[in-house]
Amino acid sequence: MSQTLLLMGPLFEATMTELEAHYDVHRFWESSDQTALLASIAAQCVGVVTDGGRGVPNEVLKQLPNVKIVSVFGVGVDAIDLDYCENAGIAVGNTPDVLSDDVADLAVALALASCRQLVTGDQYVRNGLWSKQGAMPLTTRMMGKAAGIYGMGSIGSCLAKRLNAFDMPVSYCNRSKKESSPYKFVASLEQLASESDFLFITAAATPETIGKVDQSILEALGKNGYLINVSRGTLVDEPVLLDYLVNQKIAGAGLDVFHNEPEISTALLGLDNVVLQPHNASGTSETRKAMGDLMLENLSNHLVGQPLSARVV
Ligand code: 8YV
Repeated sequence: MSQTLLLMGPLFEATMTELEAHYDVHRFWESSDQTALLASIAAQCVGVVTDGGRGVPNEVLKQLPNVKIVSVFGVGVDAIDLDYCENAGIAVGNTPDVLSDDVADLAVALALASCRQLVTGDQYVRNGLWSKQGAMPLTTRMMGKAAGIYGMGSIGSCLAKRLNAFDMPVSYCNRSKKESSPYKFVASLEQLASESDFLFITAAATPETIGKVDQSILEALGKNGYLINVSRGTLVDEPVLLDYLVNQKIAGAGLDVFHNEPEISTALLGLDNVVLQPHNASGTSETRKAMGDLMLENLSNHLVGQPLSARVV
């Protein structure tokens, strides 16, 4: 008989199909009585599958005493209480590396879209302003500008490689200096921001990084600086960012992630110095397939007593 799993929310279609072909999967988000669902699978449920944004609440895990693994379709595990899982003997697997190239691509796209005003230009053409008013106002160059990367992990490294191709000197701030990294290490994020024209946020959301991009960082970035965030909205003090955008105390921002997704602050919607994406940096079918395969591999490995390919705890 196939093993029982709880699936917290929808995933890449082919991954769900694969999951449901091999396991007895219960769809939490579709259940009209989630308490009854948890009670009905409590004895036999051995695993929880979820994505990075949704995670799984401790209240759910507490009702499933035989869960051995939470397998995450995503690299971020900030929506999961890792201490709780560790103490309860629950393994947590995630999907690092396979998404880094696409996330880095989107960071570059957001940076270019921000300084070259791609969305404004698109609207300029569509609304007929080109023929009525002539050329649109000039934009700002990205090539050669100073790039600062907050978080030199797998995504940060992929990003740095791309920024090199734009002749951008790259510096980074990280928990610790990476001896293998050819880029300049700057210990203070404020210092990094003050030296950067583009500040990219690629650090994982942890108690140390959450809220770290506050007023002092945006002030240091200054009125010609761009903030690009492809990590988590929680790293940035969003009300302060809004103030800096509205009052043009920074040049602009490119944001894939927000507080309270997907119900994001409506104040952002009226600003033309911010480019918005719906948390989609890993959203290509190629990467989602690779994430799904790694998530499935973590799950099946653990359930047959083998090491996970990517284990967080
Ligand atoms: C995904 C992510 O959007 O990997 C992460 O942590 O935030 C993203 O890649 C998400 O997990 C998939 O729904």
